[in-house]
Amino acid sequence: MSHTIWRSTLAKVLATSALAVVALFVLYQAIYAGSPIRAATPDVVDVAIEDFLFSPSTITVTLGAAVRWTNNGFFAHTTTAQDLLWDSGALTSGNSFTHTFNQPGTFDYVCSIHPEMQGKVIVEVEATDFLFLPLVLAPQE
Ligand SMILES: [Cu+2]
Repeated sequence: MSHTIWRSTLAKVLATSALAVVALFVLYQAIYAGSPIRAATPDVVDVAIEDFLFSPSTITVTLGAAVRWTNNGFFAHTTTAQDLLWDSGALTSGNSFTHTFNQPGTFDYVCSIHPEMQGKVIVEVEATDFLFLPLVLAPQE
């Protein structure tokens, strides 16, 4: 008798879990259509600042990764998000600035000294983070 009840409870838990996974997948598709789940990128991804461009100008990283900009040029430059999410201030030759990305999305940035210098960081969800998407999407700060 109690064995039967236990089995029935287990079946309900499994069914609910399966439903939750399907719901998460639908949610992911709805929000991130065109933004594939990807394998993890390194924890720190380097972008070189040259006179007068970012190299590479567009990079894709996974959630939680940091981007490190290093000024290899002769002149001072900045990395400044369009939405001011980060701003390195003037980086003189040889100096670096690192920003960690904890929200998925596309982030445009410029050098505030030479606004024609433009770059883009695309932050995507890592495959293993997929099931934690509700936490990722929860409002931060
Ligand atoms: Cu510059």
